[in-house]
Amino acid sequence: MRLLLWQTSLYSYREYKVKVSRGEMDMNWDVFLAPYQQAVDEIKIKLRGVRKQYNMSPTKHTPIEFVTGRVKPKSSILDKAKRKNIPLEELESRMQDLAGVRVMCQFVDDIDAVVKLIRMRKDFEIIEERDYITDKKRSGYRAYHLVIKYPVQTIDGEKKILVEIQIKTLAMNFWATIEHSLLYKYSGEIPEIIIDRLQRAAEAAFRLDEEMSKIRGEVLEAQAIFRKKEEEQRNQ
Ligand code: 0O2
Ligand code: 0O2
Repeated sequence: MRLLLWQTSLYSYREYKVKVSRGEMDMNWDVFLAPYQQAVDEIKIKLRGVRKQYNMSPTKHTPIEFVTGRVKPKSSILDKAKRKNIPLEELESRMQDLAGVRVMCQFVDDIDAVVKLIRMRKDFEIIEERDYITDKKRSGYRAYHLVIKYPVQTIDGEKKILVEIQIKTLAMNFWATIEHSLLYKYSGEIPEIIIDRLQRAAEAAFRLDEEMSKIRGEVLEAQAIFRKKEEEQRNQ
């Protein structure tokens, strides 16, 4: 499909390629990506801090299981720029996931809790929300995405950059990680038979989340007992 699009507009694709290669040569990628790395590092610390605060309370369940983050590698940036026809000088405003942070949760309800926590914060501004849980993607992908404008303090003053925060359950993350590696293996052209299996796996992940939600109360109670026991052992 992607190839077909380029074939039907071969002339503009060639022009675009020349433009991208010229722009690429002029760019200092380390300098360009430095604020994005700083934003990822800061947001990871802040969200892990939220987890720590919850864990200090014996009665509260943390909606955050773990947090990861990455700056998109240069090769993926160039691939996506070509795919979406984004000139390099417009990367900052048009590629929303140069900096990406992922928050993983145990239960679907935790996702809402994390979204609420993020909406309450005063240290950045939310500019877009995409709910792929109510409205899953055709591939079967499910997650809640927020795009934020995050202020990074640099030696040249404040710079506001876009960061994509993806919030998922562990089951959603498992599925997305597997599907992502298959997309990579088959260069985006996954065979039909595997697409079918992935659809079924997405359904299974959805059902797993549903089943876990039904025993959420039991699980939380068990985890609270476990934490109390750990606390008692530490104080002995
Ligand atoms: P702990 O207590 O050691 O688990 P970094 O900032 O370098 O620490 P980075 O680069 O984001 O982290 O690395 P990575 O591998 O993405 O992991 C980030 C955090 O998520 C680490 O926790 C991992 O242990 C944790 N993590 C990764 N995968 C899983 C998983 O499947 N389950 C759980 N529960 N945790 C996972 P910390 O903060 O180093 O702490
Ligand atoms: P990475 O860093 O390799 O994960 P688009 O690229 O057009 O699909 P867009 O408009 O940039 O997406 O925004 P979207 O779909 O809200 O978020 C893009 C990111 O969400 C992707 O980044 C993936 O991380 C994740 N994602 C979205 N759809 C899927 C999917 O069907 N399967 C999987 N596994 N992940 C998905 P990238 O660009 O793929 O980069």
